[in-house]
Amino acid sequence: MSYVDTVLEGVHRRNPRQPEFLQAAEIVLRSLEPVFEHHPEYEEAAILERLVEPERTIVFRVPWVDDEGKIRVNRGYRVQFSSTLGPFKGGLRFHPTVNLSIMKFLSFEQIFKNSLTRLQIGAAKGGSDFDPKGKSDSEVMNFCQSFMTNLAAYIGPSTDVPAGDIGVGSREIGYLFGQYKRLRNEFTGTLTGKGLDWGGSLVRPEATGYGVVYFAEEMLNGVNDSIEGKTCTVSGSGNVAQYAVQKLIDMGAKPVTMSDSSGYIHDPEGITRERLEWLMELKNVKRGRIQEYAREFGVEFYPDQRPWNVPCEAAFPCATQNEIDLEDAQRLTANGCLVVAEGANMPTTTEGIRHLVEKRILFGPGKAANAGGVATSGLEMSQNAMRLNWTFEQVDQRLREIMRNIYLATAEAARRYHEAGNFEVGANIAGFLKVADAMLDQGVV
Ligand code: NDP
Ligand code: 2IT
Repeated sequence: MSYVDTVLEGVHRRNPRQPEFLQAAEIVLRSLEPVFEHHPEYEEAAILERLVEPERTIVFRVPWVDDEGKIRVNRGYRVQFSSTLGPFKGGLRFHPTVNLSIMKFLSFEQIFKNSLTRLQIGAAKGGSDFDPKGKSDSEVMNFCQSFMTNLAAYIGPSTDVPAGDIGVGSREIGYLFGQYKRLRNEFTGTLTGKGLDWGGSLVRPEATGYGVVYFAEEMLNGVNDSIEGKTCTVSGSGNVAQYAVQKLIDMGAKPVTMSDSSGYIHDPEGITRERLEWLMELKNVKRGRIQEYAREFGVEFYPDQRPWNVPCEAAFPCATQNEIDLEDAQRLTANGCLVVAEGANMPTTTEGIRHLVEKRILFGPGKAANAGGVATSGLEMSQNAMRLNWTFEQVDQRLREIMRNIYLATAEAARRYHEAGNFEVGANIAGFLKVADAMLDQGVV
């Protein structure tokens, strides 16, 4: 048995019934195989055995009162996976599907993603099985205050800095921040994604969506092509999808789909700036459903389907995990897709990835392609520490440079350890090496 086989056997034995975590661990560890041939010191220092075990996992009760006066109880999580490179850092997800397996896969992925940004950020993820859909603002506030009352003891600007993810946007970050400040009697940058007037950074809302398009552009530039003029399919219609579509329009591409959990819309002429603005109002203010876009603009809505059978040259999954399976991947390549850039975390199944890589599609894995969000969170932390704000252009410029550097590091690691153009393996290796070396430096902790 190889070192990786032995560690994975232990991971399976110790984490039964955690399919998403096992899926992420398998993909990452398998792609690290070539590293251990060159670096026996990692095995001697039990780097992998330590890396697959979170430093700390917090699971807590979140009781709150709804608008009818009824007491509700949800479960809260914070999985603090690694503080090797900096304070624990990663988003909070509020969605009914949230469980320990999903929290652990997201937090594990965050280790390598945050390392790729080259900023001083460790890795965590948290959230709750609370569903913000259909809740009033006051119910969301009650929930957020109760959630933070329990979490506050475990976080802080040099300890752990949460941010948003699915179901956690500017409204939720506001309520969480307010409660943290009240409990601690301190105004600190303990959360990112804050409002601009109270410590937030310009470009943080846009950063993940912009970053994924910048990453796709880098991959295309690497083969003397560009995103300009390309027909693009996008899934999701939340934070990441909205700004991916905006940047695609900015760069002269043609985004033709968006979706939510009820289905997708196909706008064959391309989603325009005006229609995107309308959609953002629908999603962010009125909290409506994507189907209303089809009604408003007279385009087709496909209930309960994902947009991967729509012919495109570039696909941007920006909704959730495992939304491109093998069949979807086969449809994409059969229809001539050249690029898949993951805005979401682990949106492509293991079999789907295998197919895309075999077909030599430019495949940008989430931990590289969607790192712009957490990178800009890192820039928000820097600005908070200086108590200064940079301009939109300054932050956007840094974001673009970070995405370019991630692309270069990923491409270089792929070339050096595996095969040129395999960004999946390259991202895992490039992210891993920095963490592993820092763990060697820091001793057995
Ligand atoms: P939002 O909550 O803003 O939007 C999520 C979108 O995905 C919604 O359109 C939602 O539809 C859809 N969606 C969520 N769950 C499912 C599901 N189970 N099936 C089908 N559709 C679903 O979240 P974000 O845009 O912030 O996050 C999207 C993805 O990007 C996630 O994978 C997240 O982890 C990842 N990500 C986010 C970053 C960020 O900075 N926000 C950074 C890096 C990655 P509906 O409204 O119907 O639920
Ligand atoms: O998955 C992610 O990288 C995020 N949800 C963003 C995390 C952050 O701390 O900004």
